[in-house]
Amino acid sequence: MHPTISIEAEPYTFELVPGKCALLIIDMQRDFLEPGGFGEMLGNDVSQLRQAIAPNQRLLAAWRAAGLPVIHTREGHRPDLSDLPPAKKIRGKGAKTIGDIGPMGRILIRGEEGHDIIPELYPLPGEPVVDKPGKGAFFATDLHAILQNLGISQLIVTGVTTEVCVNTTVREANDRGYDCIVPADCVASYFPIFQEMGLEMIKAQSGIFGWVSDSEKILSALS
Ligand code: TIU
Repeated sequence: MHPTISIEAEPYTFELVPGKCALLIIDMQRDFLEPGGFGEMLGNDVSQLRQAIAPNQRLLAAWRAAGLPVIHTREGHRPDLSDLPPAKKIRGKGAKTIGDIGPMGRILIRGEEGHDIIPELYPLPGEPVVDKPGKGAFFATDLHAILQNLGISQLIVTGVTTEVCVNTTVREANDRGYDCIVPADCVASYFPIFQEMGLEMIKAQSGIFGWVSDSEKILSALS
């Protein structure tokens, strides 16, 4: 039996079971967070996303210190683009799109500098890194199998962006039976209104997709 840890959250207290809960960090990649990357090339303000780095560092350090499982994801595609849907390639009609040469190598291509995780949150050896071709971390990946094999039924979901890959992943996880809690300061959007509404949508209707809390509440419950 695992004792539960009560975390203050909305819409109500989240009962975290340490042996069944993983930290899932979504797409904290250089292409989304660093100046000169794909995100900025799309006209976005990366400083909005960078606010989530320090809270993620603190949560990740505590989670690792507690010996609990961490899983990282990266959005991207094979160098031959065989897993890139043509619709995704041409969406936005940008001068440069996924697979083209950007400031940090080919945009969102596995193995390129910009595709990799930012140094501040770099995975340790032994922490699974799931490469995902879509917005949701469960689509066309082995994430569900990894979580099942670890006996995980709860997820702390962090990363970027709140309304895109984080929300899609929380919805996918919810439909697969996982309880998700999202620390608001550990997720970020290029758009403040989407940050706010992305979190509202998760916790609305008595927690239709999950719970919302913040890193300080999780850290104080863990300590
Ligand atoms: N990881 C993720 O959210 N991918 C995106 O493309 N997000 C945007 O907000 N563009």
